[in-house]
Parts: sequence; C-alpha cells; structure tokens
Amino acid sequence: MPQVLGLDASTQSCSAIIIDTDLASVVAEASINFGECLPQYKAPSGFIPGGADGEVSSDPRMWIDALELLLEKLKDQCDLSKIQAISGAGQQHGSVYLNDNWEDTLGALSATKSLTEQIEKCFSKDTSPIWMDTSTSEECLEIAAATGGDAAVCAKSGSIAIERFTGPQIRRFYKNDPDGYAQTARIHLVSSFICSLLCGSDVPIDTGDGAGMNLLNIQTWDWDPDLLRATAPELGKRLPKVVSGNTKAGEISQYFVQKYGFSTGTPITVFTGDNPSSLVGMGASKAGKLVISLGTSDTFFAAMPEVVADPQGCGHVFGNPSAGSMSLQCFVNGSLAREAVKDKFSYDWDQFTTAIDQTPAGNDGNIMVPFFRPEISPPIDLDAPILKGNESFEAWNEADAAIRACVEGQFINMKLRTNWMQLQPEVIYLTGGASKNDAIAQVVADVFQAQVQRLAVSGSVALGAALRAAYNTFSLPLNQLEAIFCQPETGSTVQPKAAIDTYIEAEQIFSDLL
Ligand code: XUL
Repeated sequence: MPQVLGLDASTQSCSAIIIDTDLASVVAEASINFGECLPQYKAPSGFIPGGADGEVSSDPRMWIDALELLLEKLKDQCDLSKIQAISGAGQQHGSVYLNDNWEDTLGALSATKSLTEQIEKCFSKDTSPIWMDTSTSEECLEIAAATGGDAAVCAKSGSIAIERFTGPQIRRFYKNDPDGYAQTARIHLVSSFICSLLCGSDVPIDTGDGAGMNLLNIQTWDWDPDLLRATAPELGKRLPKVVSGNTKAGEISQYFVQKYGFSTGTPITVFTGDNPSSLVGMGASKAGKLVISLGTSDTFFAAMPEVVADPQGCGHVFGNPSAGSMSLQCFVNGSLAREAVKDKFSYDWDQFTTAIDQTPAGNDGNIMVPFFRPEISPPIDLDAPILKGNESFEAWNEADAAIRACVEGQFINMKLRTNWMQLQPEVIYLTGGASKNDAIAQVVADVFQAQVQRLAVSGSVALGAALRAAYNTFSLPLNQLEAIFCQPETGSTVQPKAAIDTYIEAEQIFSDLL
C-alpha cells in the first residue's frame, strides 16, 4: 500500500496529509498552528508583529519546531515507516539566510538533539522576510533601473520587481547588513529550506517557487545573470540550483528515520511554492482549467498554454510543477470589498445573496469598479468605488443593484486583467471562503461563460504535494490521481445562464472607467 506524505509550510501553520494511492483514501491529516502551538515565538499569526517600514518577517526556528511537532503528531496517528514518497510546499517568496556551517551541519544531524538546537548556528540572518513584507520599494526601483526598466524585468522573470519577491528582499539585506550578507553562504526559500532539512542535504529550488524571486529567467528556467547582478554581488554562488518540479531532491535523512520511524531511503520530490502546489491539488495542472480563490484578496491562477508575461506587469508567471508554466494574479479588493458593500446597506450575507438572485445578469447596465482600497490589478489608487449607471444607482440608492454591480465588477475586472494569459477555460474551480455562495458562483459562470465547480478538497496545497510525490516517485499519471482525489462536491456545478453577449458592453464601459 504506497502511502504518500504531502507537507504545507504556510504562513500561519505547518500542515500534512498522508494519502494511500492504492486505496484512494486519506490516511491522516494534521496541522500545527504557529500562534497556538509555539507561543514562545510571539507570532500569533505566523509573523513577528510590529515590523518597521513595512517589514514583515518570521523566525525560521519556529518553522523547524513546527515541523518536528507535526511529525510527532503524525507518528502518534500512523506508522510513518509505510510512507514511500514525500513532497511539500512553502509559502512563496520567504527567504532563509545561512552561513557556511549549513551543509556540514545538515549532513551530521544527531537524533538525540532537536533540529533547532543543531541548525541554530547556521543562520546568517536571524529572521526571514516573508511575502507580506512591503519594505523594498526602493530596491525594486533599483533592480528595474539596473535591468532596463519594469518591462525588461517582467519579460525576463515573469513579474515586474515586486516588494514581496525574494530578489528585492535579498538586495535590502545586502544594503542594510553587508557583513551579514558577506557571511551568507546559501539563501533558501521556505520550500527548499524545509526540503533540505528533511533530506539532510542542501537541495535545489524548483521552477514554481524559484520564479517568485525576480531572479529566474522564465525562458531558460535558470538564474538570470542580469537580474543576479542587479540584485546583489556574487549572488549566483549563494543560490541553490534550479530544477523542474519533477525532480527527486534526495532521500529522508537518518535524523527523521531514527526519530520518527520513517523508512531509510524514502524518496523526497523537490518542494514547490504553495500556489503551484495548490494548482496540482485542485486538479488544475493542465491548461483548460483555472482556479479562482476567493479570500481577503482574490487570487486567480492557471496552467498556461504558452509562456507569456503580463504586458501590464500586474500578473506573475511561475513554473508549473507538473510541467510548463502557470500564471498567478492577485486582486486586493476581494472579500473586504464584498463585505464593504454589504455593510453599506446593513445587509447580512443572506440578504446579499438574495440581492444577486433578484437582479438580472448585466444589472440593467449598472456598473461598479468595486475598489474600496488601492488595487494592484490594475494598479490604481482608489479609496471608494466608481459607479456608472442610472441616477439612483450612482447615488448609492439601489442596494440590490449595488451588490450585484460589486460582484459583477470584480469578475469583469478579473476577466479583463487575465486576458494576457490566453486561457480558454472549460472549467473554473472556485475555492476559498466565498466560493460556497451559489449566487457568486453563478456570476463567475456568466461573466467567464464557463462551467464553475467547487471541489471537495480542503488543504489543496498539502494534497498537491502528495500528488506530486506520487506522480514523481511511482509514475502514477497525475490525471488519474486528480480523478481520485480532486472530485467536485456533489451538486456544486454551476453552468452559465446569461446570454453570451451579456457582458460585452459592460466590459468596454468598465475599461473606460479606469
Ligand atoms: C503569492 C503570494 C502568497 C504566498 C503566501 O505571490 O505572495 O500567495 O504564496 O501564500
């Protein structure tokens, strides 16, 4: 019975799933919430609060302790010697800075001491900047200027220089602490750091997570010499090599064999970023399916038929860990915008849903640019929505129409902004908090003129890691694994009802409003 372990080292927790690919079943799931289980790190939401100038960082020791607690928990639930393949994923962009003790320490881990105790002497920077950090605007400008501008950085790396991306973070560290940088022998992402610990050796970065650094060239899928030079001196030698997601990184270290009962020789597939992993875990690793995740921010991602970068510089291109590339685009005005318009009329969520149900697709020509705060897709500095329609609608006197206009506006904007990806969606997988709402799902189906499904999967990041490990280790076809583990929830499929031309004029008016 091949059992497979998938790990998810995310912002607030470290989670795992163990699946049995023969029995088509989930054997165990466990999670360690950093704030709850490791209060000594004083990071209730997984990062150190109160950072100056937009700095957001976490203590990498907390991630190591969480990994050990997680394995302890799993060991109590099942026999880890049955696991025959492992992979994982990490929150994207976060970086770990290590000195020249790193490789030797990894190779000589002793099961009688804790991991943190042994890795402690390997850090050349005490904390790890993570994806929520916005402190590097200056470094982004410098990297763009040294590389020939935003368009050049975007064409090379798949994204313009972005504050949270790892390259600008590395540059800021180099500028603020040149001695610390000089002592840094290796820079890892969260994903490759955790994978190195498990393998007991320094492992590569995959193209999925590597592309979130503003350092990887999306044509060659290798470090880009111009971007390395623009970021920090002698950076190339500090980075692990880059490999595709279907690469074996190593085998489980004796430390974990002795301490948690894993079997010697268990293969580990290179880790990837959480979004690339979720692409696989949602069953969307092949072009034609796309994922919309509705959260605080809404996120849109899909396997890409061609490697193209966003000419407007808002979206991102990452390696697809199952082959080729994927796109990702974030929309800041997600659930907070839906909530703001609901609250404006003192509605509850049931009234919000009824409002959408009782108004027609196309909203009688009433349109909203639903940005209650500055948006990044497209970049625009609004603090209140723009309304266009009849007089009473524009005066915010029509509650139901305003609610439909907000939701239609969000997905019209999403469709317009993601045209560059050249996708022809057959199925949209809707996930995240608001995805359960049938009225919102119907608007998505109508605007995109595609079928919408909600999957039964929870924890698509860890599941994606397990599926990748099974695919890579046992050569089980991904579509076969997806057919077993990524099934739509019964009765969750929504077909478009609106006529195909319902939104053509609205899309034009929406574009003209920006
Ligand atoms: C993607 C991003 C986040 C992180 C954390 O670019 O910044 O989604 O991966 O989840």
